[in-house]
Amino acid sequence: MGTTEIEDQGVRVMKTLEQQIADTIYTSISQLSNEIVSIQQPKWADISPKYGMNQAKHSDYGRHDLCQLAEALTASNPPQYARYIVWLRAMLRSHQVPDFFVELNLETEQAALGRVLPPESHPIISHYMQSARDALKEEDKFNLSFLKDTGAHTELAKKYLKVLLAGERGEASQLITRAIESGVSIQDIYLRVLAPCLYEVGRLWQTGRITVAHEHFFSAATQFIMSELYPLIHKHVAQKGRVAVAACVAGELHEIGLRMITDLLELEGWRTFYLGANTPSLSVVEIVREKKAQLLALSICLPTSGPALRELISIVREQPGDGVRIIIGGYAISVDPVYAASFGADGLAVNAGEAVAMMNSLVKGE
Ligand code: B12
Repeated sequence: MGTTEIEDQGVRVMKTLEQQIADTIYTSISQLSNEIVSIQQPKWADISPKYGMNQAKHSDYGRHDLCQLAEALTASNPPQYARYIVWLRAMLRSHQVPDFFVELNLETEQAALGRVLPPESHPIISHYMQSARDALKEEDKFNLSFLKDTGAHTELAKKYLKVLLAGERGEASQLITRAIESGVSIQDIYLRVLAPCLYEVGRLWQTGRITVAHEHFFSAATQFIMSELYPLIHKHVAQKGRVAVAACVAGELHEIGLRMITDLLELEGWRTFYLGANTPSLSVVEIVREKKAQLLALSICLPTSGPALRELISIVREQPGDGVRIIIGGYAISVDPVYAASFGADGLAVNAGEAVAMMNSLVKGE
């Protein structure tokens, strides 16, 4: 696809038509989501109360949807939007919302965009909508458990899931402590027990089998249990170890994966500064400078955090100095290599095992 030179925040840059459409979506997002919601609301009237939907919530969903489309456009990646629509259908099905509403969503979104975007953009939007419709012809795979094959630790993972879903945090903690005492490594506990259980909890929530409260309890308890392991981790940190700062970008709340990465880096001797969820861009820049970090690990779980990640990468790169290496990861990055590559980071990895190996090779120790 051809590119055009346009002015963006006072700087002349080359942008594809897809990127220009994404920019228009972001600048008109309130107008667009209001318009979409006002067309959809009468048709949702019977279903809204059952789904707990009101005007404000509906408008939030509209924005989320548009943001997913804008991110797919930014990466020139129609399958990314299609995957989101397939996910949306599963979510709605779990609330007994008929599939018809997913089609309605695509239709109203396309109509609203048609009114805001110039005619040359229309075939592109049609193409994205069509690839979503094509993806909907296939059945999704959300009936498959994440605990089918977690290697030697499948039984442990199944027990952990069961006791925590039953609300037994103490028992879950003992399960993990006993596994560590019997020689299971922290890497295996993280990557073969806790991570697959969290994915499974997401699947159970998305398909309506557990509630938001169960999911919150599960992730809070898992963080508590990770903290119990920390004394075993921290003793490996080397006084003059390589330095990494790790943060979830502004607006991003999924922090457990990144926390696993920093714990595993500490096991390898790194000194890490883990900032957790929703970190403002400028604070990240400050601490990278203050700690003289060699590596900056950034995590995004949802494409809705894509703009914040792009902004942060460009701010960090504008800073004078030795050039900290920027590594990205998180669910949105792991599931889509095209989207992942669109950020132009120095490195990326799909899981904590690969992440640590890659970080060790990018920044050599003394
Ligand atoms: C717990 C959880 C939450 C918690 C997070 C709590 C916390 N303190 O972290 C809360 C309740 C906040 C939450 C909120 C939401 N969530 Co949520 N959540 C999850 C859940 C169940 C687990 C996340 C997790 O910890 N996974 C385990 C970790 C280990 O995996 P990971 O993050 O992918 O990390 C690994 C790799 O990606 C990599 N990695 C991670 N970071 C980095 C960084 C670097 C530099 C590198 C190299 C590698 C790397 O290494 C890690 C280990 O291998 C997931 C399910 C899932 N599939 O993950 C849903 C899930 C991610 N959530 C989802 C959604 C939709 C939401 C909400 C939008 C829901 C809503 N309507 O409010 C909000 C958005 C909030 C926001 N603004 O961020 C969806 C996303 C679907 C999609 N289409 O993308 C999921 C997939 C659930 C589902 N199956 O539908 N959520």
